[in-house]
Amino acid sequence: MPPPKRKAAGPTRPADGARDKQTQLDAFTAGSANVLTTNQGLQIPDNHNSLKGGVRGPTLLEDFILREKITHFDHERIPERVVHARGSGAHGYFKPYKSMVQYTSAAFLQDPAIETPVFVRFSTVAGSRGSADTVRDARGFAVKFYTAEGNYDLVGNNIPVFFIQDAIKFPDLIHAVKPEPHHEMPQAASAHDTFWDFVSLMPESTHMLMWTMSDRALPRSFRMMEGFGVHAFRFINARGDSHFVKFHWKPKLGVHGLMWDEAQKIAGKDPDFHRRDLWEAIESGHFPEWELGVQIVDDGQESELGFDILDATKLIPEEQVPVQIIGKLVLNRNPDNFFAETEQVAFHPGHLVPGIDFSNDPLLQGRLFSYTDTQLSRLGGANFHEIPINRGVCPMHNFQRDGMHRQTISKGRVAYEPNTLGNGAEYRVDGAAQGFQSYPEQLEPPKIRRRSPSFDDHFSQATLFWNSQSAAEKDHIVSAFRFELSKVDVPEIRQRIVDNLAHVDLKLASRIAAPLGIAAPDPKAAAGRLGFRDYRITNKVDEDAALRMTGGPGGGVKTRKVAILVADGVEAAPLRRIQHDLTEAGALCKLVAPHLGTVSTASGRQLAVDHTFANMPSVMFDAVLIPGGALSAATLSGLGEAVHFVLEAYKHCKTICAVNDGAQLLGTLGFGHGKDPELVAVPTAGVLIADGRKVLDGQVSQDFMAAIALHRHWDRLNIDAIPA
Ligand code: HDE
Repeated sequence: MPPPKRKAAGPTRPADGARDKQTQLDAFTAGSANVLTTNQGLQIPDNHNSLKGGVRGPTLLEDFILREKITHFDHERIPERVVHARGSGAHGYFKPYKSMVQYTSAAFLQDPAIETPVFVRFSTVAGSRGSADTVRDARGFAVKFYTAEGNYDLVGNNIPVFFIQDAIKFPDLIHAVKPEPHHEMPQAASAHDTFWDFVSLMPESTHMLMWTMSDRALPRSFRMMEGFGVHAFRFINARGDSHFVKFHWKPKLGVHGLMWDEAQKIAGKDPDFHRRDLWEAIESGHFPEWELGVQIVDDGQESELGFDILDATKLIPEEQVPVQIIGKLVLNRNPDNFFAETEQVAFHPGHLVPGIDFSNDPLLQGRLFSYTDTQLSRLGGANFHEIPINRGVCPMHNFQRDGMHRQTISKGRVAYEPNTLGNGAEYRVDGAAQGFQSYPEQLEPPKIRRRSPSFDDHFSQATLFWNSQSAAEKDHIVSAFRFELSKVDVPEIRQRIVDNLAHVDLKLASRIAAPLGIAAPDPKAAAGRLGFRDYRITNKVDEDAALRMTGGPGGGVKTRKVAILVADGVEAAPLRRIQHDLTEAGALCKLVAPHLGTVSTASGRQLAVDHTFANMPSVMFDAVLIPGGALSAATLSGLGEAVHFVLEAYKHCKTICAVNDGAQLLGTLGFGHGKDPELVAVPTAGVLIADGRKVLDGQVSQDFMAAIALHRHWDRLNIDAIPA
């Protein structure tokens, strides 16, 4: 029987636009003042000395000012999130491009004129709050929309599938990946025995493992990664019609990753790399943008996908169901206070608005319990919705009362429903057609604790992912598996993984196994283990370009960081021209020199230095410019830090442009400029050796920018020979 049609939702308060949330936060925002007071407002005359019995005597218990300050300090830390503890947040707005009225009655998706304020938090999953940003991990991508109908949270990741199919396995997965309980090591890393032990016994994790071993797990920037809602949700329109929907965020700057060697080095050189990148981009007015995309599947047509839409280890290939772009997200304001906003924000996939509903995905269903429950211990009780960052911008009213840290002062004697004593007339909320209505889906009996057989396919989409990668991306995946498994002490675990991977692609599994001191992958051994399911669907597409990172829209050179290596005697004119052209195009150029202060140009002018080689290594940059000038080039060539800088940038496949004598610095790589017949320019991807005379017509800048816009030159030769 088809579900009964519902009446159209009632009128909702029109949104006030993106200022709504800001205005509300302003009411709670405090600046600095010229007096110090206690929390009760009593002015403090001396913040340097406690109250003592004589200047050299004991401190008195009576010193309530001291005790209040110390007590507050003692309780500054709250429990960190059990997962996604390390995060960075920003404010912004969302704007639809068109009305989605055909599919959903959600008010914030109706009118392109209305901006909805948002708060977004990006995160890593496994690490503690103080862990490094560039570890190999999935990234959280959680968006809170403060809509006119209540808060809507889209709590997603930068990977479109998940390790497990049922929420009941989540604590096991997280216990396996977190530091091992006996010695609490390693921090923020999956490269250890317990993680690989668990996933080797859970073949359903194979598809996501392919993603986490790819460069998706090493984003260059939060601003350069996709976001996915992962589960299937429902769009419900005013007539009550349902469509399945999968959500995508597409970054305007393209999807780009780091190299593993680089990511590890950044983790030491600047553990806040992603946090700083986001903060600085917003501070400098380069507001990060994503477009919201949806894949819509008619209710009833989902069986034609070829796999179960409720299985969170599956994605819908974009080749099969194209992504429709429906709006954009802009992040344009950094938080005023990390703790008050980024730490205290509480997301929940169950924060819905009318017009959006759940599917029965058993992973999503479990999340609906978890997210409220976890805030109770993290944020200290049931009133976390009253913390400013979590408050909605629409009116809120119910009869929930009291509890820890209650802020609302509810007037009157009525705290129950139905009642007649509130407004003098009977007040009853019972079956109204307005407000949120759950989609009246027919349920299939019986009550059962079992996995659906339609979830049994564990490998076909892992194969699709593998087949969709470029050669360089395949190499990175193989290296990542080898690295991680080489950190696993127990050989049987390594063996189980490659046996499983033989069901994805035998060549892939054999390449991984080769240097690991184990036997060749054996698909039959995997098939004999508990947890293995002998069921494979046939992919409707053999490969999908949307699954690879290379070849997509690049995003140009905007906000790309370019190091300009200089020392006394540097040739100024070509440097200035290239710097000017790059800056005009939105790139960020920094002068790196052996010391801070200034360097003298060949013509005796002074150039202000931004960084030294020691405080800003090459891993902090996307590209390198080495201007000419005989003295500058000779100084830098004799300086180990500068030579290392260039070698490392080369190894990490970054664009390098050397002008005139600047090419001397490439000598160790075997490249040079035309003046020296022994050092002839060898054509290699992303290394430009320029004649200074050609700089002034702008061609060198153009070539340099075109090469930077490619992000990395993954097909560069001989990078393994570079020792850096
Ligand atoms: Fe989460 N997850 N999760 N998760 N998750 C949390 O909630 C949980 C899952 C995601 O920036 C926790 O408030 C369970 C998938 C993000 O504050 C917790 C399961 C996806 C964030 C929790 C999952 C996510 C969280 C910890 C399996 C991608 C950070 C703190 C059923 C679609 C949000 C908190 C932020 C946070 C539980 C699986 C995304 C413990 C039980 C799949 C982005 O409630």
